[in-house]
Amino acid sequence: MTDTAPHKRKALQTPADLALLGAPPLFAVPRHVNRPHVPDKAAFDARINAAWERRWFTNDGPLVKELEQRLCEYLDVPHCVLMSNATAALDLTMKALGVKGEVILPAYTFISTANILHIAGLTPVFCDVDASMALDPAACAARIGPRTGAVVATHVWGSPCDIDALQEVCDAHDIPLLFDAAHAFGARHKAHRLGRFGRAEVFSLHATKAFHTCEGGLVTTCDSTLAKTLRRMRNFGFDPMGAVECAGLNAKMSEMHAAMGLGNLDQIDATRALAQDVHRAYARGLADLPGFILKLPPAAEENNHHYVVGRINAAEFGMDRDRLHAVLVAENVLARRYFRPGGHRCPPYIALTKAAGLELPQTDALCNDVLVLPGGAAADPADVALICALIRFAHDNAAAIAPPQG
Ligand code: T4K
Repeated sequence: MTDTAPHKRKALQTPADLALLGAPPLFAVPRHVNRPHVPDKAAFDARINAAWERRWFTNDGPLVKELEQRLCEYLDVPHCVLMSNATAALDLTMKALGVKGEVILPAYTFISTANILHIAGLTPVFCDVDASMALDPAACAARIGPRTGAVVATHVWGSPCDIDALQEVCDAHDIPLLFDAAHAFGARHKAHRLGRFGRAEVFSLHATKAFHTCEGGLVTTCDSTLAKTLRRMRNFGFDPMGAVECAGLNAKMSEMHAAMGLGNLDQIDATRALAQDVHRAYARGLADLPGFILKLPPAAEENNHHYVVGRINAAEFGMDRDRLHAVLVAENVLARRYFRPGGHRCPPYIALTKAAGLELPQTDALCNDVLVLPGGAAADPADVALICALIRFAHDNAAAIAPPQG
């Protein structure tokens, strides 16, 4: 990262050296939790120039078609349908499958899922997660009722959720299972990359994702009828001859977005390797630090390493997650407390949660103790060393870093 400030490598000797207590920050330039990967500029320009010459900018253009084809190969799935974003993609997938009534989802996930269900007139049914941070199959089974229309499980932080157990639960009730794979591009479940599981998987290709098109979404499926319907629905319901075949939206991807995706896909293996280096540097830097539990994917799991996620045990670390977050942010390390306070505690859903007396203790615990650190393209091993030293310093001096009054 570019950072020429003279105080960049300030020595941390006493608590007074912390920016939270008035010293200059460790980083003059903020370290974001995520930074978009940028592809080779010349290759990107060449694709944009070709689109420019063609004057074909959207509506299923050649770059979108090429990206869909290459994604089918990379993910080893028969159908890839690109969309404008994952939120629209999930909405259309639900509509294409005719989902009605209630939809079970984890409370510990990005709020977009609950929101699009709500806006579509479906009822989000929040469910607790398990130790993996993903939807708990047993809790999911317990929440299935006569009005359940679908289950949407998130492969949170890039790790596949318990796909087999969830599929068993949904099969037993003949309910479609969908996966929100927004975090998990490139991850594998057993022999296969994610993309072919459930009725469909929905990836976000937002700029902050491991593989991105600036804004974008992707539905992957083995179901050719569903894929065909989604192609119509992303383009107002038109069939290739221009006749309206069904209701639809404008959820198309432009050629400019596809050019970014093609460039990023060219470099996806190198991007992943860099993210893995960063993740490993954190694992070394935070090893044996009491109370900071870094979430590391099992060695056999082909994770994209895009997210560096830790849980803070306040009693062992010496301060709670929110105080450590304040220490980091003051130093320009813009760590994030995803996904607090949990979907079930956000408006408008909180009213239902309260009325039903819904208790989701695992979700609440994660919302209180998860901290996401700069990872992937947002950090390099040199930054990571400084960030880890800062976290260790906070632990070692926890007693002196007093909590705010009141
Ligand atoms: N399901 C899950 C599990 C998701 O995480 C998401 C999206 C979705 C579904 C929905 O997918 P989409 O409909 O968006 O395709 C960000 C993203 O906006 C959002 O897409 C994402 N999840 C979510 C987890 O993160 P914020 O509010 O945290 O974004 P923001 O603007 O604070 O950016 C995060 C960091 O990235 C910042 O530190 C700044 C940095 N950044 C961001 C952008 C946009 C950059 O450096 N450059 C950039 O261009 O939601």
